Amino acid sequence: MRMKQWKKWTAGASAAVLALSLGMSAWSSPVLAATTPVAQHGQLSVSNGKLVDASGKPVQLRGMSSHGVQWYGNYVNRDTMKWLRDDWGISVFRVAMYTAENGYISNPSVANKVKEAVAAAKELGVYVIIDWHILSDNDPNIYKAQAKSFFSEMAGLYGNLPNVIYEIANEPNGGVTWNGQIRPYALEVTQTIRAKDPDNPIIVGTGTWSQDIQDAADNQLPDKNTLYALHFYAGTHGQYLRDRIDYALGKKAAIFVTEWGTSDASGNGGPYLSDSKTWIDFLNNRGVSWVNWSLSDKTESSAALLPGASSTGGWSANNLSASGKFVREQIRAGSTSIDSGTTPDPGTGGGTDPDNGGGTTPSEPSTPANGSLVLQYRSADNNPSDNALRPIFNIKNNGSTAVKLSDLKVRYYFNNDGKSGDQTYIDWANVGGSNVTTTSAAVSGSNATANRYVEFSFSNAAGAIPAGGQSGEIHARIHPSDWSNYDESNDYSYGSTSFGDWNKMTVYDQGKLVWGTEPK
Ligand code: DCB
Repeated sequence: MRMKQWKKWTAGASAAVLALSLGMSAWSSPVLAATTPVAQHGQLSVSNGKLVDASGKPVQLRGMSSHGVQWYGNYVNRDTMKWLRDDWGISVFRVAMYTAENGYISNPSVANKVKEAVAAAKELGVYVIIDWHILSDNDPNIYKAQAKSFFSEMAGLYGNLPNVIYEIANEPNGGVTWNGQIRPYALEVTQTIRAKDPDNPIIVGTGTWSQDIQDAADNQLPDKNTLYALHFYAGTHGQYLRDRIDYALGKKAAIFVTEWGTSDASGNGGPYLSDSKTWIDFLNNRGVSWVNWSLSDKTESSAALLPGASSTGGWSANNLSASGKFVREQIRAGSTSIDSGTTPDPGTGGGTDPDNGGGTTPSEPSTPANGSLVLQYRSADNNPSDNALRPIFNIKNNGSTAVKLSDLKVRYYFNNDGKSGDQTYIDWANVGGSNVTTTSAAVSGSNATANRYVEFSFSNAAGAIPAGGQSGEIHARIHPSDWSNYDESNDYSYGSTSFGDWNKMTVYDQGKLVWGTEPK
């Protein structure tokens, strides 16, 4: 009865193994998920105000948006999308098909790029958002007739796939309101889509360039699998807009950030990376899916690529802008399911992946074999007699299954020099600073270099470290309560400022020591 049971789906039940060497550097380690996002999550729907997967579990998608395909369609193809899946860890790709500005209305052949991207997404096992990118045509009703015929065609072609998401009005603006223009438009276009596709998610833009989600939350659409778009640009939009997300979620309106930039609202300026981090931590904490603007090499700060970057992927750090490097890290940090329990039925397909011949069974996070986790450490400064211990660490997973961070605990040992009150701060963490918590305690025994330890734990939202992947850096700071100077030279876990494997910090997986040597 359910559509997904007969959906013809063969992509990506097998592993996508990248033939990159596993170097030491954070840069070169592939994300190497054991299964594709779509094989893992299957048909999406909305339940209780959240995007959920085929097994009913909340799912957070992260990925990239193209720029306008009429201008930067060269970066929308199977090769770039495969690179983004395997090196960046995207689970979703958005195809921005402008309507005006030499887009679909005057040049309908741009729809071929949409079709190319959907075909690639199907093969690669990633979700794809078909974005009807209104902008200078501020009211979606201006081209409503074209929108209905376009989405009718799309739903007819792709309604039987589990990985297609329709975004029917990018950014209404110019005084266009939810109740006045947008909601009536969405009712009609939704009806058109539902005639051919009963279940794939539909995302609807909101007023003021998709910032007025509160109006949508107050008067939601009747279609169950509807989400509302919130867009932000880190240099322009701040806490007031984050508050609207909490308001909307409180009303059980499902929110999808289908576009955000590290720049200001023009697409340029900045990049504002620390404001971006505040936003991303906020979204990750709530499991809100997000897509970054944009995959292009335009000379503007929001563009992820530097001019001339290859249009077949394979980008090194030298090909990425400051924004691109930052966004890649943010996507990689969450490249596996936020809550992986049971594997949803990937469908009827036996699945062949042309990249590796297929055959690998999707695997779930589990306790790794001894020795597969490695902790790397460096000190943030080389002053052993200031008032802060500043460990920076990274956990690598050399095993063949993903490891949930919430199963891990990490300890840093020191001699507190008779001072009291270990005040610990997480200055930054690739997995989201607010996803790392600390406690401290006395060390039993009489080791002169360790009478205290700080223990780091991770929330579910910190996600998992994929096989072959790493947590990314966690930057901590520990002060005594009177902020007087420590002597770090007598601290068990203290070491140099160069990063390396470090067995004087310990890692526990579900309570079991899996890395390092405890002080005796
Ligand atoms: C959105 C649009 C997106 C636009 C970005 C950045 O617009 F959805 O199309 O992208 O945000 O402004 C920019 C490109 C430029 C291009 C320009 C016009 O980066 O290269 O020249 O589109 O095609 C927003 C978002 C927010 C606000 C204003 C706009 N705001 N806007 O809050 O004021 O005016 O485009």
